[in-house]
Amino acid sequence: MNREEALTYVQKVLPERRYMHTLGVVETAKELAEKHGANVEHAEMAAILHDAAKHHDRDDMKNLLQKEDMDQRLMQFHHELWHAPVGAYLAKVTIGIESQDVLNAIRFHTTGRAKMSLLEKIIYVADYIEPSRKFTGVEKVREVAYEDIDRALSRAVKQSILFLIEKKQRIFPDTLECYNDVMLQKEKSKYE
Ligand code: DGI
Ligand code: FE
Ligand code: FE
Repeated sequence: MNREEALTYVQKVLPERRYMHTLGVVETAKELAEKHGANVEHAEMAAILHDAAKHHDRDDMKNLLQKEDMDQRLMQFHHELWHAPVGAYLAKVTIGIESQDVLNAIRFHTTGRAKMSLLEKIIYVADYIEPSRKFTGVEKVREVAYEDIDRALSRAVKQSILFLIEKKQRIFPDTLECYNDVMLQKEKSKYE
């Protein structure tokens, strides 16, 4: 599927608001990719598809998680987390995306993980700062995203974890590993 076909696909499966969010992520991810020297076409495709499974049937997502050998720990966590790996699955199987980096950017866009690729960071941050996002602290992340993607990621992950703690939600291990990795890179860069 090319870019236009992928856009038509997500427009069909997403409500208007979610589609507008997706278009915001596409524009932001393209800008970030240009600025930071990532593959712009990959950024665009990952952004178009990142929330493709957001409104996928919950039971079907559960089945796919079990059948398709995805991270089984997800079953014990909030179903909000499921749309990311299921989205990557749909991107591969239904849309025919072959780039593993694009598939991983979709798969880890909600939790992040340790040792993210540049494309994964771009999609995570673009999802956080696209123009229709209004939550507290988003400005702080927007300010630095175009200068230093690692600082933007670090702020976004920290704020997400604080938000989850406030809501008394459990935190998925990948999210914590992402935070730990970001902090480790910061400590290392201090001594360089
Ligand atoms: O799909 P979007 O709304 O564009 O954004 P998203 O995919 O980043 O996040 C969806 C939700 O997932 C958001 O409400 C926060 C939640 N989330 C992210 N990380 C974790 C989490 N929820 C739990 N319980 N644990 C996590 O580690
Ligand atoms: Fe999402
Ligand atoms: Fe999103």
